[in-house]
Amino acid sequence: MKCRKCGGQAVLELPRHNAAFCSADFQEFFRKQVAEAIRKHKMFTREEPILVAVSGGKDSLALWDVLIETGYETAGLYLDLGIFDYSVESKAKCEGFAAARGQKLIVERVADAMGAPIPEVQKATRRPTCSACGLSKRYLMNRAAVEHGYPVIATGHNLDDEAAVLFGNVLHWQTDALSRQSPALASTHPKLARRVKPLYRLSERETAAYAFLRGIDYIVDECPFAKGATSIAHKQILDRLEEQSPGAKHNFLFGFLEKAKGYFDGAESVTLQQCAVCGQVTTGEICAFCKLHDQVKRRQAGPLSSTREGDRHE
Ligand code: Q46
Ligand code: ZN
Repeated sequence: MKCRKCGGQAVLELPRHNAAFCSADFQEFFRKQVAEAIRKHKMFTREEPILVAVSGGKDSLALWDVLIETGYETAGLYLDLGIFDYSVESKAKCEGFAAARGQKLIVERVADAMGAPIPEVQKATRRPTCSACGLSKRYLMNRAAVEHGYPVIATGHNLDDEAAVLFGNVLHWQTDALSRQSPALASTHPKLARRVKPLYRLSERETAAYAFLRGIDYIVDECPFAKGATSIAHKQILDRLEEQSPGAKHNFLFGFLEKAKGYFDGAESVTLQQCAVCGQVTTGEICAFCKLHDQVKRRQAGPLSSTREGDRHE
């Protein structure tokens, strides 16, 4: 197997591009795909500081690495969800990455903001874990960006993630979600940071290969709550399609973005205002995070409380 660029020994074959690359040329290909994503969707400029949301996994650390390597001003944001050993280990990976590259890492603890770590929030509210977690992550990411002066948040979502989300949204014709599905979400309020996904052109296999070739030390284990998630089932279906027909995921996602997304624009029109409790942006009077926080507090204070201090796993 020969590298398409230099003819040397290839280390990676990319069937959907009908190509193979050596390590140096694959890294170059990877950087070019990221640069193209940033250019095409006007994600950010060279002058803007970028807050990179890192989980300790391969995608977000590969993203942070490529942005540092290509000369952007960045800081990492790690959200400590308090999910047992998974959080301890993933935080250590982010701290190690930041220290080795002399980068700033901001750490926010869900337990500080919510009064309980994610597993306890779930017990106190009976809300599905990933729903409480997703809500908390979106809230804390935006709050950190606004408070620390970052106009844009970059996340490590890759082509596989985006295709799986699109698949789920199409299956249920969630038009609101389809109107929001984009590699770049603009700011529509002074207290709302832009959100961008510079890896959306790269597959999970490609980000894993990049992370490996760059010697990035990342957490391999998934969050324990990810088991059985619908998004994983959707990914598996798309993986089977991709195996039979390389490029299927790319065509599905890019076809939507280029040909179909316009039909859903405007499906969701919301007016943002500031939460009466915390001052962050929301569509109602009180934001979903503050409502959840209030529920947690009431459960902790009440006789049915399941969140005694000693029970917490952090
Ligand atoms: S939402 Fe759910 Fe993830 Fe939160 S609880 Fe874990 S699996 S981390 S992407
Ligand atoms: Zn609020």
